[in-house]
Amino acid sequence: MTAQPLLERYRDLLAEPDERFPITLGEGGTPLLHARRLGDELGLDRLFLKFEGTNPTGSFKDRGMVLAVNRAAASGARAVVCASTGNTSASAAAYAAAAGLPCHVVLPAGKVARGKLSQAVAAGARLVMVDGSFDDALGAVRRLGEEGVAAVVNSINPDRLAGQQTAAFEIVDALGESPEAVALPVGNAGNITALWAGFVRYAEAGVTPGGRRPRMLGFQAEGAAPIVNDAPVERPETAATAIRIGNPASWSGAVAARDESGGSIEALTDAEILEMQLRILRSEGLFCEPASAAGVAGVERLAREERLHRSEGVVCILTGHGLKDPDVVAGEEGTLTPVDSDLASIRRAMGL
Ligand code: AN7
Repeated sequence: MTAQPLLERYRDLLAEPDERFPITLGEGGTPLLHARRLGDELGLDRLFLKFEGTNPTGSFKDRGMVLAVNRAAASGARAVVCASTGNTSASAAAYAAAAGLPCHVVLPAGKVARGKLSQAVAAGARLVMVDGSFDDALGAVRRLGEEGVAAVVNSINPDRLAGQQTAAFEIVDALGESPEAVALPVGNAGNITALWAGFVRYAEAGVTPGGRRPRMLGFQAEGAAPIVNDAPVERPETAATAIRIGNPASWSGAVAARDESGGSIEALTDAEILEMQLRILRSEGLFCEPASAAGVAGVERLAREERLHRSEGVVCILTGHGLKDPDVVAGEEGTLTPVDSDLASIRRAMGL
């Protein structure tokens, strides 16, 4: 083990006295990169990308899952259960495996990205597909939790949100100050709630210089924008399947984060989100999944409309890895015709 595990690094803020965390997969400690090329294009001198795709299962979910599963195991849970648009199930499956616990996941049929499904299946999780949305699946899982059948590891479990605060701690540690703004996608709204709590906590603990805190900028997809429209969405639809959620569990937390921080929550089209996913990769080399690009697409809009200024420090959370969802960027390789393998043919095909 090289770096100190995440929960040990921040144990003053997260742990009970003498609490032990035997389960770790090396979560957290993700890079915060200064996006100079993209920042230039957007007119922002201090645009940073926090790439959560380097977490062990490829998304930010691992930050909270490590705490939730350690505590579920310590309290004698016989199994864990979650509903998911994909990433929570991949994370739950991995941490449950490491804890030696069975894992049950309830997923909206046909709407989970292939990489996430294969992670959960390969880790030995038991999958139940429902003919319905994430919101329907979460409703059923809540009931199973109330009946004491298994420990619920969705973000309605407060340990999940406590662990996810660590992304805020890491941002302040890396910059040596609070950024002016933090942008991220909003689905079930746990992460915007957790990050805001983390920034407030770090400021109140006297760690953040000047006690400053960022404006929280949340982004939903137009077809799944209950918070923006101030009404639940019965049949949410978006190509960014991670945030295809119509009735977020942490709705009030997201609204509080927005209002207390002086931020905003807005909606983007799928086209805006998918274009930005490729732009991040092609100008910065980082491959994130579609939902993750929503924060950056939103920042592009705010900078264009001069609601963000050139000198402001802006951190976008790239919440998950692009390899999770290979189908959404179906490549050209399947349609290309092979050429002869001699150098001349290859040179010609390259146009060199
Ligand atoms: C890549 O996995 O809800 O607003 O079940 O996977 O905290 O829900 C995933 C959500 C953003 C939204 N980016 O975060 C699930 C699930 C990615 C995500 C979100 C999710 P929340």
